[in-house]
Amino acid sequence: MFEKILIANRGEIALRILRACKELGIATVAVHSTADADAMHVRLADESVCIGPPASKDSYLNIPSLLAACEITGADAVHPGYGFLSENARFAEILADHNLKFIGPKAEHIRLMGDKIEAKKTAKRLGIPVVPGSDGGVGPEDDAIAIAREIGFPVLVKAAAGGGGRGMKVAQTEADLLMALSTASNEAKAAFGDASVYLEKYLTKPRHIEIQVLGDGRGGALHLGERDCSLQRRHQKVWEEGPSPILSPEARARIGGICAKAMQDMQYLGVGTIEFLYEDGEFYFIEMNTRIQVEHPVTEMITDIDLVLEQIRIAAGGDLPCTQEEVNIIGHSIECRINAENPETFRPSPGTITQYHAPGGLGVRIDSAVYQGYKIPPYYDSLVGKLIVHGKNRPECLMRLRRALDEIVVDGVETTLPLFRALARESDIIEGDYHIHWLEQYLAGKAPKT
Ligand code: MV4
Repeated sequence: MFEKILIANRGEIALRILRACKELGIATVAVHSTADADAMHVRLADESVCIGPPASKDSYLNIPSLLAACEITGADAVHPGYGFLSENARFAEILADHNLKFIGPKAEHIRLMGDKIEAKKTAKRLGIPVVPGSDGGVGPEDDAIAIAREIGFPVLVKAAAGGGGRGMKVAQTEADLLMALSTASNEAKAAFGDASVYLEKYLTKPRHIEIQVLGDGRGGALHLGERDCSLQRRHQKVWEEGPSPILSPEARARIGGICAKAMQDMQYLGVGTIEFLYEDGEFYFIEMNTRIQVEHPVTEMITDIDLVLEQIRIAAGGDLPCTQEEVNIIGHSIECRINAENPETFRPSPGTITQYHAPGGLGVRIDSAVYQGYKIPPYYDSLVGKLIVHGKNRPECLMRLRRALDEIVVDGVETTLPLFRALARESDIIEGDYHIHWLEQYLAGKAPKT
């Protein structure tokens, strides 16, 4: 097992990783920018190193500074958390070159899944159902109109280097297509330095359902059920829950089995998320994430498996925690991402938290690194914390969620709490009747009319 882990992240995920290290008896090193000197992850770690000025590119993304921090402290492994360097294959390779363990998947798998065209080809080859589309990139030499006719309109143009919704264009008709292709390609070239684009059938009202997987890197792999992340705004997840309100145990076992088998075949190592769109009873692969995700607690609550602890154990050469038969989905969990933002305009609201009270009681979990008097800096994401609730079924979970949302106090900054208090009382949400465009439509309907 590792002796000392350097946590190359900040905020609630840095604290989350610290907690797993403490349980495993592993010493911890926090790194921080000058803006984060007073952060909770710095206080709770055994040691800390300042790695640069506030801008992420000069601190949390600064590979030479991180290597120096490992050298100075004698850390033998690095946990990247999510965001920052978590899906940077080059970083994983550089750590290996310096005899440091990257707590994450193999560099080759990070790189493979970072290219959305290659990821989709791999998924298809491994037997994962994919969205009908161009098999590979669509270049100037290809007859895009013919390909699109084959797929059927509307079609979606996606960037190979995109993901998370960046660089997508819908073409409703043949007349739209050439324009969509050139706009998407130019935007992709400007944003990612890679102009490659591909075509997919555009699904109009799907749900976003993602399968959690865990592999030992030697051909052993499990699936840990799904999370329904359909409630998003501008590709930012807002509310995540598991199990999905609309999935049968048979559908779960079928898609889960396909995902676990695929991970076995590629000898995947560590945690991963296979993202699907789900429409009319069918799953369509869109992307795979090769990191621990913000919403991982939903899966932890319904499986009772500590995903961050397992990441560390597996990176150290450990075995999977159990067999597939031993994975049980217990009850229901919902996560709300509480952001320091205006709940109507979503404009960031950094500043000092003047009053803070964390809710408690049976089935209530808070993953947060804030405290009363903490000043949320303006340089990073605006996540104040995650409220995660568990119940034996969805109605009980919603009941506890409403209770916890009414108890929590975060004053001094604007937060998205009022939005969650409203959502937890909306009939479509209570009935589980929503899709990927539901939240934007709901917010548009509530916008003050001008
Ligand atoms: C799609 C789609 C419809 N059809 N692909 C957006 C983010 C990226 N991960 C994939 N995305 C989409 N891909 C096809 N073929 C609609 C979206 C999409 C979306 C997906 C998940 C959650 C929210 C979304 C919001 C808008 C569009």
